[in-house]
Amino acid sequence: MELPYHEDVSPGTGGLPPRVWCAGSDAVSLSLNGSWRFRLSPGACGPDESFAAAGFDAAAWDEVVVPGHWVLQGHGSPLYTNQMYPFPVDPPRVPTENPTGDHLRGFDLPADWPAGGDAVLRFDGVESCARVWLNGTPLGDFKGSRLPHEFAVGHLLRPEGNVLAVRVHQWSSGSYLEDQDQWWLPGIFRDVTLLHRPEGAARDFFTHASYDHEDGTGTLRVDSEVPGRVTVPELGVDVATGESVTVPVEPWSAERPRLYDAELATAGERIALRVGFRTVALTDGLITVNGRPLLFRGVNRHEFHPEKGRALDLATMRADVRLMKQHNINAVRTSHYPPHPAFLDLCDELGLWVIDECDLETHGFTMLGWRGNPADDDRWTPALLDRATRTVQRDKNHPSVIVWSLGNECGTGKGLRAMAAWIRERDPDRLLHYEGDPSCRDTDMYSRMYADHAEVERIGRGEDEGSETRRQLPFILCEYGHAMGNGPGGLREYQDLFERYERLQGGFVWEWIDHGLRHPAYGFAYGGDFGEELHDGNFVADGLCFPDRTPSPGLLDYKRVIQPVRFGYDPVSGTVSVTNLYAFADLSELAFEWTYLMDGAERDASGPLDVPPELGPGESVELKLPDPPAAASGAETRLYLTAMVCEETNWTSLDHVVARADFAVTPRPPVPVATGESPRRRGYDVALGPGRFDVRTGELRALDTLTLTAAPRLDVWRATTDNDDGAPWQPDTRYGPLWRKLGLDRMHHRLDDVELGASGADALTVRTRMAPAARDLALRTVYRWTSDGTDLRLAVSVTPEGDWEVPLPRLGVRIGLPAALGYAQWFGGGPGEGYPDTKSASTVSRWSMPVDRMQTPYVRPQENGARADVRWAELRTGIDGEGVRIVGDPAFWFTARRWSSEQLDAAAHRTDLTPGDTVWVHLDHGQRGIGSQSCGPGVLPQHELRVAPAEFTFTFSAAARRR
Ligand code: IPT
Repeated sequence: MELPYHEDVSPGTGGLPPRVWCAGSDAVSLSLNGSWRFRLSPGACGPDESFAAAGFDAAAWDEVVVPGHWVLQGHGSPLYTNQMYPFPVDPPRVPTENPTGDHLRGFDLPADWPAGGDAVLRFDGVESCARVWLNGTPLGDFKGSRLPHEFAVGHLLRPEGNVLAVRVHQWSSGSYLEDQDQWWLPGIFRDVTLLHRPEGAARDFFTHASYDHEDGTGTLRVDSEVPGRVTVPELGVDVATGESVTVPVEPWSAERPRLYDAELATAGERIALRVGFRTVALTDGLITVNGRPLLFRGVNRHEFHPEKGRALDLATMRADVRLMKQHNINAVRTSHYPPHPAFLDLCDELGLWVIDECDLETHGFTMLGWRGNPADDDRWTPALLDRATRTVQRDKNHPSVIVWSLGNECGTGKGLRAMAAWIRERDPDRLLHYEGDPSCRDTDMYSRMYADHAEVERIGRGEDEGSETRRQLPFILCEYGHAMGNGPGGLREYQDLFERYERLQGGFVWEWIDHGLRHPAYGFAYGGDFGEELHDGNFVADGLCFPDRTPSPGLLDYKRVIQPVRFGYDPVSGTVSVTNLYAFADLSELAFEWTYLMDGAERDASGPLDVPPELGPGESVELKLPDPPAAASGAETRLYLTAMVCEETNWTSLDHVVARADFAVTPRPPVPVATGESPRRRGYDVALGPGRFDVRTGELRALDTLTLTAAPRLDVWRATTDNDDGAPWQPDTRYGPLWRKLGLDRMHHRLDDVELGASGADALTVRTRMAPAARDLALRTVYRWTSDGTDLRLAVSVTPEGDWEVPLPRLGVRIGLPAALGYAQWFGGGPGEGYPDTKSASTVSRWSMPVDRMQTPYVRPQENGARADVRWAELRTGIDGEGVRIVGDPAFWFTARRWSSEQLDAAAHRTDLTPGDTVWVHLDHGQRGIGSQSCGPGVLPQHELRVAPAEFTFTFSAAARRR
């Protein structure tokens, strides 16, 4: 049986050979973006192509915007799977139910369209297969969704009344090659352009611009199918194409992205180029550029917009690059397909190292033990080669692109080997990446995803197993730090390894942005919200940015972990150390400042830190600071160091902080112990200082005039994070499900004893036992209340019973306060959340904000919002209103929210959470770390919250209205 074009394995018919993409031509072009006529059919439509014929009347059709996805414009709905193909696996066949969008667009040529020459019609991205007609004449068909496709159309154009018809199938044989973990989003989602091709116009050309770091010269050669001249006015260069010229230049790097304006002139066309000189090499087993080893501080970037899907506009792309630069990210892997071509122009201009990945993933075959994998089947090799060719041909002139990646999660096979061979031949000046083949026989680096710290360390030491070839290669983590929901945790410990072992050249956090789609009922939708038969839930929401590009705490943490300046401080000698962690740049673009603050409030002293601007990569300096001001009694002085940009740049504004750190100058003073007052009983009521208790339950009811909505009580539960829950396929212990099985989410509290005055005469002592049903595990808890008449002090002592085989989610007390106390102030870590292994961005200072703003809006609600290292916290009715003050000894984790952990745990979307009559306050002695187990390793041992005896205190007092 002969298969229709959309099901056969061929990459397409009728198109032009792939060539370079360039924006800078002086030839006329016409954008065909905009409103198109549109009709959706439930199947592939077969031979009925009447809509493409001349004179077809589409007046009754709907309209869609191109670029765009029809499923995001009211026709059908999106669907999300990670690895699973959402249709029966029978390659290359696809289901009969195959949503097909017919698109029609009429256009006239603009008045300045030249008479002679030819014309090319270019599609920059269509998912997943298209057949194209112009003025009733079929041009051909193509697959390869995130790749450009061109047709010669000059002979068919008319000055007026042209009709372009495009039939787009959601499913095609190409779908088997595009099983990336993302929404399936059909449509013409990138630009459609008509390009005039004058006589003598350029066709393909390849800019080779290398840099010799030993003599400081750059060598330029532009190979062009159509000969011409190349000029670089700034360098006085004027040479023929194909000819090399060597001149002194400033090199290009992601840190200093120096570009030279150049021009390629052929007989019929002038093309503006931007040339960056750099040499990529594997030198002594390391990835080097211009002779220096790189350390990738990277992210994986899918193209995503919460309303437009993968149809990204220029402003969004620029926002991505700016945000990455502002967060110290220096590299991007274009997971798992070439991005919109303009994105790479931005990487050249603003400076990012790029691993450019081919549009290829056959992950769903893993469920079949890789049986039938197209990557290892000769019939598919032309399609694979077509994808490699289109990627390299399109993007080869970008200095930012330093590594080609064959694709993601395709197993191993002949097709991949053929791609590698072709790429090596076409472009020997870049390195090759592919993670899926453990033999590394076709790659220049050993790449892994989600390897745990211990293994990464072994690799760093060269103690890894595997072939000798692989052991000689540099190592990168092409994916790590799974940023799903709250997290990822453990980034700091990875970074320490990368900085310690030369062979470890960094990694790429998974991933840049949550793919939550804007939804009227859910806020942001994820898998399953559109009634999909198969889906992978919120696994699609695993980014460092929320869907609307607000940085998540994970991104802020990562920014600090990878900051290019390291600070140290020795309080004894009063010296600060500053180390330059850039690979190329000195520190001349940064201005440094020191500040001493007492109790995070008064600006006691500050001044510039005279870091030598010429301090080079890897170099350190030690600087003596002026003495700190004498600390007032009971106050704590800290030192804050910042590095800010000295000048506005193309990626940030002037007030931008690149790096910061804070240190204790004086230790935290001891917290006074409130005792002396004796409890007084009247009926069932007990008064102790400002506290009012119920002697029958031992519970605190009120503090002065403030009535609590829930008494303080031991609490161990947190709404499990995606990283607590872990990925279902993981063999490792996953605590979220274990905790639930054990019953930590529904602990029983038994009151054993309420004792007045006995132990030490002035205390109210309450003894309890907290335990899960059906088990003999428990946490015996003694609450010991004392007061000095003004303050009320709670000392909690926890003694575990039984054989606890799990760590705890949290350990602390929770209290319910009236909803009116909706404004928080604290001295401790902030301004944002931080957990034991995610708190690099947490600065110990004084912070204040409404409780509503303390919430981190994860797409799927889960534990969030804890502030680390808190000395004291206040909840008031407003910034100056009355309320309650809580001092912790030792410092604690502070969380406040308008819903309970149980409500948070039950919520599936943000819109499920509505404020109640209580502000729930958690005062935690311990929190479990976060880890990365939603796809990677769990919490490191040092960040686990093991069950052990614990003692901690909180002192409560009424906070008076501030005048
Ligand atoms: C890995 C994929 O490469 C990536 O696309 C994404 O799915 C990520 O996981 C999880 O979000 S593959 C995984 C099986 C390690």
